[in-house]
Amino acid sequence: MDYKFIPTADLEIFELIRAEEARQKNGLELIASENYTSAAVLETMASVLQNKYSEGYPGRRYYAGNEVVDSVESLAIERAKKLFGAEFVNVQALSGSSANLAVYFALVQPGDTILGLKLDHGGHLSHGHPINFTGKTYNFVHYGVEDDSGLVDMDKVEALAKEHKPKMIVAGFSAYSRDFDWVRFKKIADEVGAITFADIAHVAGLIAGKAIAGPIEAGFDVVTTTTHKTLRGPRGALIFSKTEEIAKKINRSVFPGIQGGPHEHIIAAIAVALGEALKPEFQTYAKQVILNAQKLAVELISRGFKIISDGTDNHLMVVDLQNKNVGGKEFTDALDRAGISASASTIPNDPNPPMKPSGIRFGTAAITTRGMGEAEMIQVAEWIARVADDSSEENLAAIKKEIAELAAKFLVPGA
Ligand code: DSN
Repeated sequence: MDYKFIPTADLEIFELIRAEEARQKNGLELIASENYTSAAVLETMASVLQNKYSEGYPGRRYYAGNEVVDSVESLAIERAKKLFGAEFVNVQALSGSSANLAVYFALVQPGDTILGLKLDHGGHLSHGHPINFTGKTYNFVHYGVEDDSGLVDMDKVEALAKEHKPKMIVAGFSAYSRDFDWVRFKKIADEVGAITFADIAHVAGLIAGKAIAGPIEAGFDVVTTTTHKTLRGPRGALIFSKTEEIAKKINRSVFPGIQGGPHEHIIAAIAVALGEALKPEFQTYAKQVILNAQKLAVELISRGFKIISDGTDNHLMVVDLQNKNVGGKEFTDALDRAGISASASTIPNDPNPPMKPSGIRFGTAAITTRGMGEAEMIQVAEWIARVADDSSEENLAAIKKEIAELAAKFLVPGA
């Protein structure tokens, strides 16, 4: 980006921004939850919309001067409805955990039983981990993945639902590489009278791009997503509701229940990103993200890496590193020194503690945004394997140079 004011207003911060631009341009971003927004989204976030207080919702604000902001927020809502085929949308939650907090606060009571995916099996902290507000407030029961297949066994989910009669079933994940059976989740929830809540933060862009099926069309009561992962927008969140009754509860829960003034500059940038996702090119992008992940998985497997569930249907994969005799954290650090960013990850039933996990998670959303395709995935897998084979500083420096040469051919939008 060309910066007009920061270079003279604050040289220290300007230099740090430039350093981060260089890091993003010269390296490969394989963190599954990251992506690059467009320059238009970045510009919108830096607009004067950030100056405005607008507690309330379009047409019902507490402060004056919100006629423009009302149009901005209404546009974001309309685009989100169109893109996802949803009836009601709240665009004010600040990010994923706050969106999930708003859902629980609106629809269940402290102590209620909720069924969700275990964290080390691919779930999220806000799906009932004991150290999270969810685990402390609600009675979470967890389903997991099978030892042999790495897949969620829906018959076991059904059995758990019948045994525990949860008030709510949470379907969603942060580290699961296979399609979720939204239709079966809904059927099970209907049988036990549970509210259906899907957290599609990771795969929202793939659903929006019509590359995979989603929970809204399966009839879920409420669905949350962040806007900055595969959806490629700014850091924010959307909450979809199936009925007006649920939507009213969600709106009251977000404001005044949890938050104060919404971040309208971010909401405007969400609208811009949703506008981009409504274009046909975004569907091509979503499909390529999956093709790239599948190619990367095949290439890693052929180099002796063990991938949980042996492949992927989406943008991510979790690699069990035990056969490579390297810990997830150690391997992440070595890759980082070679110019590849990834995130250490627990594997199902990890024998090691979460701070020293046995796996690593890769994703292809960001490198696909740069225009990389399946041919580049072969090279990426080769670099990952070379780091696993030899993590000497000399080898990592040599790989970093090769990566920078490839990276220079693929632009980072906005950098
Ligand atoms: N931090 C996100 C991820 O990496 O999946 C989830 O909150």
